[in-house]
Amino acid sequence: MTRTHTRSVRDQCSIAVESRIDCGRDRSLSRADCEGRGCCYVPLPQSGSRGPPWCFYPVHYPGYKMGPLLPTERGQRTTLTRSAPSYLPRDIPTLQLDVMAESLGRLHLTLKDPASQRYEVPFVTSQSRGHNDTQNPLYDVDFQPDPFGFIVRRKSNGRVLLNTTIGPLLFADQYLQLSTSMASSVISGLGEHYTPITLDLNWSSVSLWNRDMAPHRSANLYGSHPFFLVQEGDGQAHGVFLLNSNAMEVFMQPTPALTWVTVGGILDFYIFLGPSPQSVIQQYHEVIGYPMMPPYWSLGFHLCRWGYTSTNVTRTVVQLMRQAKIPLDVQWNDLDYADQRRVFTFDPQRFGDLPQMVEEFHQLGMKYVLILDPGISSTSPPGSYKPFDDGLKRGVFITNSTGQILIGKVWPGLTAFPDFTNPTTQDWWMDCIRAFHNKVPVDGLWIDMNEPSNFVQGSVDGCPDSDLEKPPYTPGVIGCQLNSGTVCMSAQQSLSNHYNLHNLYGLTEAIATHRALLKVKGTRPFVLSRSSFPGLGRFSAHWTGDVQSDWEQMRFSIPAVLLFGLYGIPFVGADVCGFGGDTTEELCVRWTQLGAFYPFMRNHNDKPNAPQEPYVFSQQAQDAMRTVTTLRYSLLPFLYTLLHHAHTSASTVARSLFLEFPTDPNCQSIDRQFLWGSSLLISPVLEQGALEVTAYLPPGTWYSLHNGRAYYSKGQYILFPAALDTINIQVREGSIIPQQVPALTTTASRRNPFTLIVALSAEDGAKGDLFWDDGESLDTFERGDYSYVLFFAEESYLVSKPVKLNGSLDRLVLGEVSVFGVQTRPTAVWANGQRVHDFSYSTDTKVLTVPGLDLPMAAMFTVQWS
Ligand code: MIG
Repeated sequence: MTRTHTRSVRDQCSIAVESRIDCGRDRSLSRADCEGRGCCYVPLPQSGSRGPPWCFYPVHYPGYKMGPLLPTERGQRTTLTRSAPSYLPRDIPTLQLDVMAESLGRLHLTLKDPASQRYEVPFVTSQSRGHNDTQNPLYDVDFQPDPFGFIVRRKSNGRVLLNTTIGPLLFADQYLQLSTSMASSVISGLGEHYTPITLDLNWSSVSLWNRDMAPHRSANLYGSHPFFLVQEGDGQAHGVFLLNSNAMEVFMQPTPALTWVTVGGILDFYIFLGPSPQSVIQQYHEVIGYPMMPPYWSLGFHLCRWGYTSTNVTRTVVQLMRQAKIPLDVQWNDLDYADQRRVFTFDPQRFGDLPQMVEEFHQLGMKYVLILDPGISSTSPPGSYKPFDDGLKRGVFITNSTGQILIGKVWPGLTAFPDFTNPTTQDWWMDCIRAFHNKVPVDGLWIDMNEPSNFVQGSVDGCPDSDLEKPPYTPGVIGCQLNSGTVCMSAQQSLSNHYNLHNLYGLTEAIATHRALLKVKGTRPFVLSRSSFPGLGRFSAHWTGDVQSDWEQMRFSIPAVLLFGLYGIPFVGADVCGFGGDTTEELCVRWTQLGAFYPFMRNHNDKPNAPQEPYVFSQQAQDAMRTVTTLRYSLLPFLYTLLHHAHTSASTVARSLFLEFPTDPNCQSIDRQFLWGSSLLISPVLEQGALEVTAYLPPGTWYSLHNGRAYYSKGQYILFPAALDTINIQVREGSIIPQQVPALTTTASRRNPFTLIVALSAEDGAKGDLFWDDGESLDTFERGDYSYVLFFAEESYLVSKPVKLNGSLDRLVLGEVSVFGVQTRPTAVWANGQRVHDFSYSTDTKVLTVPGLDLPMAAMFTVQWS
């Protein structure tokens, strides 16, 4: 080696330790292997299991070379070529890059093979809402032609958001890699994992591969969401969505930088410029679709467990809940109902009168949901189990690489797996649901095990030896192999192989189930899915799976719920009181308090555990649970309105503080508290034994929801008492919260008088709104079949403005108003111009309460005080 060559190698390799990009992700390399790749080999003193790589790319690692950019209809196009193949098998030497300015805040970049059609993700962007205005976008894109890389800047301040020149682009058949610098270290997303709201960038990685796995650290869980949001530090934010459904691992390092590695498909990037974090989410949801509007009843309390072994046991649960006077809208059954655990059947002995039980629940104004697993039992004698016989005839099942039906093992024993990417399967699924619904008029369906989960690896016959089952590189997934806990990667579905489609299984089942319910019932579908992918929120609610009954799991349910809001699945919750293991009374009380503020609230328990229905606990605990569940019920009009806004404008429901207060650095990573919309701040107790809670209040005035007492915050933590019967909720100044007198079901509460909480702000008065419809018809907003009322208040009056009325508010009245922050005692109050004598005022809390009102909601009303 000549001296100059040595020096240039040294220069090429003198990269700050934290900026090194790993050249040996696919396997560990010896010095010779590493240098054989043209990479730098510089061992470091061992520093634990994770840290900077020893083998990394030099400064100018040869890569693709970019040709001239040519204009296209939607943007620009160019070709990338490499002069020599990379070290990866089946390298793709020529790529086509498309750069599309899709809106002012949305940039779309795709990299694919122009020579052969590679797999691209179906279903997700079919609903994409684009804006055509791209005159003066928020971004600039620059290219480094050789080796190819791109740089995305925020035009307003020149900030570099992404810079992919820090590492090479690799694009081989089963290994696609791209690195980028990050504009900050405050990154949220890349689920589904058991994490705080922001990711750990200290040489960590997350894998996205849908897996039936109880939430725990560093595991790939049930869903995949290749999207993240970056808080830039000055209140601005951007987001990146890599639309790719293959197994993926994303590596993070503290520079900050990140490297995507995916084992198939194409590179299809959407970049969202915000600039506010909430607008990043809106821009993302414009691509993946806005969330569905859930039926009103599904906002109520749901009760479930595995182990309600008969209709009579299930009936008793409902009875005991009613005796305990704890609201309950929806009773559930788990697998117990099914005959030999086969879906679309019910056990003739233990659940023989299931149709009648459901009818009884309906008579009580309640609803009924049961579980539906995708695995279809394949061993019943022919003629005795129609779903399988029929499915076989119609060719709906996933097949193995040689074309026979792939058989795995799930709860009913041997099972076949429907291929929901096949339109015939969707029709067959609908027929199955219709036939079952004709007997058992379920109100919604709970689709579990849809990763899909399989108790044998791949299939009962194993899987063939192939590059699909064992790709050149396998992301770090639970079980170490892609087919662990699921079906073979080489299994065939109508749109592609399972290797490509795996992460879409839950989404496609949710699409089929939603569509079936819609057709069969004709009302707004309720589907609850465990597995998820971008776009799921258009069809389904979600719960966070098999959480343990412990304090830490309860605490991490908050970031889980908040993150699913970012992913476009706002109707989400964790199993209240925990699923795995025995809960305790204290934990269950605290979890019920927190769960009352999950958008979706269901208490659910695993088979072997101590019971955890509210009525099994002491009177004191029951009282606390009743109080908070009742509080939730009174707030449902507000929650419904928030879900309506999520459905129509992609706002969030359970909202991270950083979305609402983006310029407050204290809010960047708060995930022990959250908001409902922009106006309720929820600060639950998350520690055993705690009787107070330290809660951050962003600058401004906040009022206790319970008694209206004001807290003036400069943006500080405040210690609040939190006795076992209390969850601290603060109302933000300037908001008006619509409520309704609660009842034991939403069927009853929806007829009750409304109440309003008016939280005055010194300068701006207050405002709020109410979306109302019949709670279950399809597309009421889209068809204009709803009511919408605005509320405004100033220092001395409150006024409503019905913007749209469809009759749904007829016969409903405003019964009470509480005004927080009334500085001087009023001497007179008027409602619709008439003197009201029955009002009260507290000089201590400065709350004016006007009960006993009877003002029609379907007309403008006024309440004045002076
Ligand atoms: O292998 O149906 O996450 O909620 O109770 C377990 C039984 C299957 C997993 C779900 C859980 C449900 C359970 N299911």
